[in-house]
Amino acid sequence: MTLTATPDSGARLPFDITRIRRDFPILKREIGGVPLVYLDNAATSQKPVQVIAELTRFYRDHNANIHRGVHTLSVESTDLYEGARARIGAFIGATDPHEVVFTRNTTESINLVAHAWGRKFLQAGDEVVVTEIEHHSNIVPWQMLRDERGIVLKYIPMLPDGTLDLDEARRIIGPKTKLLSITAMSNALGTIVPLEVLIPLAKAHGATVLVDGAQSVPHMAVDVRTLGADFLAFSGHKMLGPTGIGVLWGRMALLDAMDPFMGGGDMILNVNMERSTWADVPAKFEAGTPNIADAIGLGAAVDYLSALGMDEVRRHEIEITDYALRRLADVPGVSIFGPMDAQQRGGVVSFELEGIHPHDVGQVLDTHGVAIRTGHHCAQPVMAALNVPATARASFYLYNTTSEVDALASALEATTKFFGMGG
Ligand code: 7TS
Repeated sequence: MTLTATPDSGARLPFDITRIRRDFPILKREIGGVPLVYLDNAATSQKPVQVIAELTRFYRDHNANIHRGVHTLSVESTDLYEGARARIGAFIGATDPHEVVFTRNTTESINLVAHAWGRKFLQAGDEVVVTEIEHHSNIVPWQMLRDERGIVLKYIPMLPDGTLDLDEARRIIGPKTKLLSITAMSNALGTIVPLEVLIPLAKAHGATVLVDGAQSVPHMAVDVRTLGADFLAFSGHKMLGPTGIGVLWGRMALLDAMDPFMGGGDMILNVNMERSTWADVPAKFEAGTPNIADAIGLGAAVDYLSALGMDEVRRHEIEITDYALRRLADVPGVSIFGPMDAQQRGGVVSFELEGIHPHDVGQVLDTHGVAIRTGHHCAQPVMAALNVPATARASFYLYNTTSEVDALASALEATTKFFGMGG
């Protein structure tokens, strides 16, 4: 069966987990003779046949460069690429599809803002506020800009339960705040950030707001019309789409005022030997031949998610996460990090197993077919705040089941036995 509903069609499919799982061929894999239990979705999601087929169809039937030739294939390719932009824009509630800029990933989207907006509009002494629970991709670009331009970087701290200290946030966000750049959900702890509190706080001081939606756009309904932010960054590969394609959504007035990110073909209006003028947004930010096929693949991923409905995706993840929090708490030696209420966290459960290094936990789990991530999750400040070198992290998506959580729990019990811990 195919899922072809567009966001406008209003067609909804029932959230039938058995049917959903049939759409993901990789879930039939075995690892060392046991069924794969894929619980590393915060790192990257698996891809449904609908996305894989769309990529194949593009290369087989339509492949050509875009925005140039008058020949049929080039026109088809351009239509597919721009059609994907429009569907992705509709998915996040953008009123103008031109506000959707294709990048490689969230990291590139944030770097684009740091280069093309930050370097033009921030001066020495201006304050950029981030949080202690950011992914490195929302810390390092601002540190680089601080070292180059003398901006001041401030962090909203994390409380021991993995939520943000909102009293401190109220002290830190002030008249000098020029940018609040903040994640919607922590990839290391799953904490859902109260953007409805923090964005108005920043706006009250006239600050620009960037939301890192890498972990929110794939897992819950995000609508830029109600979000109140100026920029939203996210990655296709975490939301059933291909790797190598990401999005920066921005308000047109801001995108328009920004300088280009990279210079080259496709982003110019006119070039002479002295100087050049820029193409309109979004072409101004899409120098060179873009990732045409994967943008189209992301369009198919968005169709798939829209047909299920993001509220249903979120409802399913709350169910799985709630089950996982209760099930893992019963496993001897497991301590869970982050908020204990599934409503307050996304489908991410970071934990440690007493006396066993997370890397060893990950390796033994792999022998049971269970794929999790271990390490600092590119969020070393979170590890420092928790005073641990690393955690083990299980992260869920729309195709995970409670029996997979049971498989994780059993594999953890076996891990404890394997290392001779727990008596
Ligand atoms: N922001 C957040 C909140 C993320 O979780 C990630 C990736 C990024 C930004 C960067 O995304 P990228 O697509 O540009 O790499 N997070 C993870 C993770 O948790 N495990 O691997 C990548």
